[in-house]
Amino acid sequence: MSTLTLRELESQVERLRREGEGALARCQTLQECEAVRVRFLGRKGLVTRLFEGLKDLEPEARRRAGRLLNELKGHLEARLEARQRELKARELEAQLERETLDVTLPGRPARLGALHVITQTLREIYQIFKQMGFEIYQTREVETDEMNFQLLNIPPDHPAREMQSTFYTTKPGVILRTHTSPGQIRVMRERCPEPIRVILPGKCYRYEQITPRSEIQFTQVEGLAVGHHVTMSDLKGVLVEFAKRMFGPGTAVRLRGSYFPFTEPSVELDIRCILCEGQGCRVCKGTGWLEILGAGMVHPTVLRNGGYDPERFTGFAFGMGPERIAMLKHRIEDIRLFLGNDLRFLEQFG
Ligand code: FA5
Repeated sequence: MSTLTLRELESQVERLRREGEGALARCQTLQECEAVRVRFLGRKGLVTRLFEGLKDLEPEARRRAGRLLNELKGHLEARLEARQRELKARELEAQLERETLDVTLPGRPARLGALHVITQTLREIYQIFKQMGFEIYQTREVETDEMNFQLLNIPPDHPAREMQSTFYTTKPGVILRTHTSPGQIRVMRERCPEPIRVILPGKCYRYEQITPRSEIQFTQVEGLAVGHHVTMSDLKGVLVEFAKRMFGPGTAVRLRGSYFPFTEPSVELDIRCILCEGQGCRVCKGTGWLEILGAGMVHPTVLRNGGYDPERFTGFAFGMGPERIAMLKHRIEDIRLFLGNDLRFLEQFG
């Protein structure tokens, strides 16, 4: 009886050896290996269960069967380990293959932004004045009432203040500049008694009704020339040249008498309407002409406030709005589009 049982056990060992080897050879992943380990060598596995049969054998047969079972266990464990190593190596290779960097692949192009149409217009203006010998001078956006108005010949109760409604700050006498003209005083005080030829670009703010032609924040480019022989015809020459370079050589221009407290005489420069070519349309309000800037000879009081003796020095100044210029050049009908952040509008100027 014990011999029979031993023989049975021997044949079961042999069967498990073959089955175990076969199952391991078929494993394609580490998870499958783990399942085979549990089935054969786990706590309730097939090999472990055979060990439980030992207790029914005679001592002699039990020793022999024990040896056989230990050999089987050791053999399957070794095979398992070998198969796991193989599969790990294969997985690593596949991973390396998957993650290989192909340095010859063309890169993905970065999405490029573009300069804002007002920045582009400003740069065009800078270029034109640079060619005429003007340098760029940056001044502050938060100004004093004194600089913005009083030193420009606009005393506190002067009616001209109504031309430029103002944003006040909580600090008395400190405002957001309504135009770039206070920069005239700053640059004169810094450069006096040297001659001056500068443009002063930057943002301005007015407490106004927002309309298709007027914003509460907009840009201006101021110009200032001071010297011993600066004349009205110099001003005219510079402005006519600017208009032709900005809008094309065939552009017709005219100077029209106007009023600013800080220039005397004062003018405004009109260009022939580029939309209707002078025929009269909605944009030029039927006149055939469009105003693009204000200008004039610097008022003697302003020269004096800047430190220059008006008996020995003269100067001209002008101030233009790049938004209005861009609107004319690109036929944009509403100034609010510039700060509206609508990409469908902005991307047209890439
Ligand atoms: C002035 O601001 C004067 N400082 C210009 C000047 C300088 C005259 C030097 C003489 C000598 P005015 O208020 O007209 O002038 O504004 C000048 C330009 O700024 C206008 O022609 C217009 O293009 C632009 N501008 C004025 N207000 C606005 C606004 N609310 N929105 C958009 N652009 C504006």
